Amino acid sequence: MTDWTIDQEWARYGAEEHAIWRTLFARQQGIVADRAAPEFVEGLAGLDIAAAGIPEFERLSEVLDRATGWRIVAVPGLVPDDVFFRHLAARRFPATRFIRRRDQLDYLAEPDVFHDIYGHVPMLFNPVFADYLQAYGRGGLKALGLGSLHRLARLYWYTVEFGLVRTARGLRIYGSGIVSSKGESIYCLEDPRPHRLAFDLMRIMRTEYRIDDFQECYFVIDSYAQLFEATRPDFTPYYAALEQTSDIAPGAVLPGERPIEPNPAPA
Ligand code: HBI
Ligand code: FE
Repeated sequence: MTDWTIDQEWARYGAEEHAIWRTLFARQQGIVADRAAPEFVEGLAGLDIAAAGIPEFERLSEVLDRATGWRIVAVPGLVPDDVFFRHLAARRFPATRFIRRRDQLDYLAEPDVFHDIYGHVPMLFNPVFADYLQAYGRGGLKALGLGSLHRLARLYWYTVEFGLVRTARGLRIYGSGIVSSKGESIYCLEDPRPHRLAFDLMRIMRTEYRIDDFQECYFVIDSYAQLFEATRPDFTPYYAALEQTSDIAPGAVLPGERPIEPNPAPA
């Protein structure tokens, strides 16, 4: 069973591709300072080797492996769900090899090397989050067997990709899909339009999501330990209970739900 890994062929990146990386990297540095979670900002230090251009996955893996036992493997793009989960369950993060074009700086339909490395790798330096993502991979393999993959895909989407965390200084971003996007990094924290709801596992697994625009709702955790604890139980009874419920539209707020206030716009 092929695991879809390929060689990164780092030497084949041209000057323009490294220049696009540096443009994206520099632009996000200006944004993440007071918007990304402290754990993300700390993890970025592990990416020091990446300020000059697209990093060599092998070198970056050495640094990451020493921190939390995770390594990065190159893949051509989105891989089948079971392949993806099998990698996560083995602490291997599949990173796409290609980088977006200059006319795609603000939006890209599928992950590229900037989204995967800049967006995902910093959080993999955090031991609790690193454990969560491996537990998620293991859970994904079980969900596949139970025909409930779409439920976990929502959990991944509203935490790993678009999650917010509460801190003493307000809401902060830990989701990779946000932190690699300039516009959404600002919108998700301060704009009054999207709803921000407290993390609730069953609510998340009922909530649809959009892949082609900014999110209409975000879920807020109090800690990464909360995330990890949520993945500990066997989900089989959850999936059965969810079959008796209807899906929830991304923009809906249910009776009794109290959305969390957005951050005040920075002075
Ligand atoms: N493949 N390379 C790659 N990266 C992803 O983030 C990814 C994937 N395949 C499937 C997938 N994500 C989502 O469907 C997860 O919810 C499984
Ligand atoms: Fe991603």
